[in-house]
Amino acid sequence: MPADLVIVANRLPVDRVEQSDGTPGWRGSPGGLVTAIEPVMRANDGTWIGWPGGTETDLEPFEYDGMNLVPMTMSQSEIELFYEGFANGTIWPLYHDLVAKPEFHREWWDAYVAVNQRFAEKAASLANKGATVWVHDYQLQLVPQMLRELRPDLRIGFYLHIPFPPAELFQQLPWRRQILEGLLGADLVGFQLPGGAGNFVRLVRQRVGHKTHRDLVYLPDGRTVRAAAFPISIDAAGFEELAQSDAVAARATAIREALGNPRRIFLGIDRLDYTKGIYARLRAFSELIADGHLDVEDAVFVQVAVPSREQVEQYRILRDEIDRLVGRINGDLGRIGKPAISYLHSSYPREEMAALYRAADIMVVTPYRDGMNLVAKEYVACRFDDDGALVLSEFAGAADELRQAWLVNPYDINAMKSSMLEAYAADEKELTKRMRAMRKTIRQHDVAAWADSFMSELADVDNTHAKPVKPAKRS
Ligand code: GDG
Repeated sequence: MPADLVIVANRLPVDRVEQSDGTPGWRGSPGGLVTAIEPVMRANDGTWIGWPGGTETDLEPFEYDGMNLVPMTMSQSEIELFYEGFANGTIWPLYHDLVAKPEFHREWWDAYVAVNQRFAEKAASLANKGATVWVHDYQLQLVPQMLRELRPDLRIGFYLHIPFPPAELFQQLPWRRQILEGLLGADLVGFQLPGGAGNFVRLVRQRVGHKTHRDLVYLPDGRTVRAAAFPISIDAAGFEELAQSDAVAARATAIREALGNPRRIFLGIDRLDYTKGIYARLRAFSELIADGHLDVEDAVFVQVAVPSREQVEQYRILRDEIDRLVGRINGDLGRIGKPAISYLHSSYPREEMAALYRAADIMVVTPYRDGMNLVAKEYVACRFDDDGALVLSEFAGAADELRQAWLVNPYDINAMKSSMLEAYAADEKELTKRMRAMRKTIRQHDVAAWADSFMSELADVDNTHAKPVKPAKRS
């Protein structure tokens, strides 16, 4: 499936499933990235390269829902060393302010190099002459340079979905120079926030010694690399429409009833990840009850923790800690039929997510560090009546745009308690004023605008004579 546009991401936008007749098939895994990229993929008849999960070999390229997908295989040892190891045991914690301690292992790094090389070779073999290749995220930071060596004719973009750390943290990485050079293979390196782009340019100047000016890096071979912020967003109109549907309305009512129609429902939805600040937020809520500010008859906290990276030890430990905390809080503070926390360790269809957003009065999003946090934006998109409150960590990328949220420092439990209480007690006028402003922001900066702006900036880079990529046709 050679193409003029090739997307390279760690994961394909599908999961392997067993069909009703027992044979293996595919099911779309609707995530932010698919919604964002699908329209550009379609307009350009693009090809998406990625890992479908699992260790199956000899998977052929296939078409799914009009998209050309090329599965990459991964051995058990690559899953352990590259994916669970270097990607999620080294880079993930290092790029999230060392919320957990990153581990540095040379075998992990070797596997990272090998897998990145394989992805680069696959992209090189599938890109038409002068094509555009868009590489995604922290698992594939070496691909831009590896790909450029194989195919100097390509226009290459890279987008990092997670924060890019300041030099003081990044320089711990034994392979810091290789990572920076890997990224510099791209013509455009995109970050969530201007701070990440600034950290990158500064590190390139200090560590690699290239000349830089504002957001540009000048390479000795005459190429110029641009580093800029492109804050990612969501399909705001799609979420709003879903939230307004009769089915979601009915489900939201059913959820409230099942919870005993409390006065206020607090909600948290996160992958079960130590960066998300789940533990501290539940503690803050429980203290509000213990202190007598809230009563389990009036308020309940629904926490959805979506299973994630369950083979990585730190994630198992976190799960146990949260299980214990929820058990203790409910044991100490709950009454019959009235737990303080309704805890769900599961993933749900999009409709159920929308129903939860619609049912909840106060959304609590308190990561210690987060590239953006789409959940915060999805909640806002679903509040079509301009009601509901958002308590949001200052350290989520989304806080740059959602200024009217109750912004909190997630390390400050007392401040979180006060903000949650203020949001609980806020009157309708206050809620409307804040929500209306946030909804306007989300409508204007939706995911289509994100993808278009990245693509058009990439097309403007004049390093190559590549063919420009057509913008997505949107209704
Ligand atoms: C990374 C960065 C950045 C979650 N559970 C279910 C489900 N989800 C969907 C949400 C949301 C997405 O997954 C999660 O996105 P977040 O942004 O909240 O967090 P990460 O997974 O950590 O994402 C982050 C993002 O990349 C994009 O660049 O914002 O900072 O860490 O869309 O709705 N969807 C369904 N069922 C679930 O159970 N259907």
